[in-house]
Amino acid sequence: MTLVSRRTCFIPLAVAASMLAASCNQKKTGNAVGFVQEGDENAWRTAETQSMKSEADKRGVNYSLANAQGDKEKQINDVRSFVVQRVSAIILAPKDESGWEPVLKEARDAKIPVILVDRGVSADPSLYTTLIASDFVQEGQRVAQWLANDTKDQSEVNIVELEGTAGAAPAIDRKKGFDEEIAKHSNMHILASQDGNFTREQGKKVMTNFLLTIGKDKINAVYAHNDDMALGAIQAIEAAGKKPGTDIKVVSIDGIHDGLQAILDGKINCIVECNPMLGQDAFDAVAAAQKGDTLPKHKTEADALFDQKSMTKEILAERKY
Ligand code: GZL
Repeated sequence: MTLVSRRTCFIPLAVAASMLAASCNQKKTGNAVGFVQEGDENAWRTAETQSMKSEADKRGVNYSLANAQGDKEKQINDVRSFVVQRVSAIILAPKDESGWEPVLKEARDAKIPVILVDRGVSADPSLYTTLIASDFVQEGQRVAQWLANDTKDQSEVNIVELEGTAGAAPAIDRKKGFDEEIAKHSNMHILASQDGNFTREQGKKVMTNFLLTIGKDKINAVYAHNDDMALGAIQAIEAAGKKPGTDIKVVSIDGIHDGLQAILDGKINCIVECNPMLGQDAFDAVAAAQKGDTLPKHKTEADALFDQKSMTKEILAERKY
């Protein structure tokens, strides 16, 4: 008879429950693909999730979604649960860059390929198959270059910055790209920069605070790391009696429908696109990994730039998100 060892190891209830559930339906998930989504904070995120599901449906892939709703610990447990279920591949959109090594090692030891989409991690690249994402540093640089050119005759350009979720690759790199480019122009100054968590509500709150504490007549431009925060900032600017896009320039990244509409309305001046429709590339990578093909560590998505000169109603009508 095997004696139970005195040291009892406790498995967190959430993981135990998902392990139990997984073991019950082991047969159903043999060749499943699990998508571990970080949240549902805005229209961009919703479009990405929809892109994964519609691609899985198109390919007849047995697909499961686990959405962490912004909870990092839950997202790590969601990956662990798919490892326990022995899915054939995991697609992961990580909330932020840190703390992924342990669970990525579990996936590697279980020989389950992990395809990163839309955000990178700081873990060793050997722990994931590939990263499919835009070049966030370049996105920030392109927005800064557009703003610098648009304001090149102004003796002073005072900017405030609405940052994405702290620790997330797009927030870190969009700041790096933009701030380094702005530093090349002696007439341009970033007066303040604060986390707006990629949401419209937080973007409005932070911009309202900037307008109050810095002064609505002192701010010439706002750089938002995504359209949702830019749209929130527009609400704050209008509430302060100023005209967004005219009194205060608004520049942003993503290219969601409401953002591009705001360009047509004259309220946003420039948007660099960040494509969320990653389903096709993600499932191509899954198929290649399952065949044992070696994939490049990073596949960069191409991003367009829209401004009030180039944006039209026809372009908006053609957009997929
Ligand atoms: C970028 C993605 C960002 C979007 C935001 O790949 O991670 O997260 O730019 C979203 O709109 O919240």
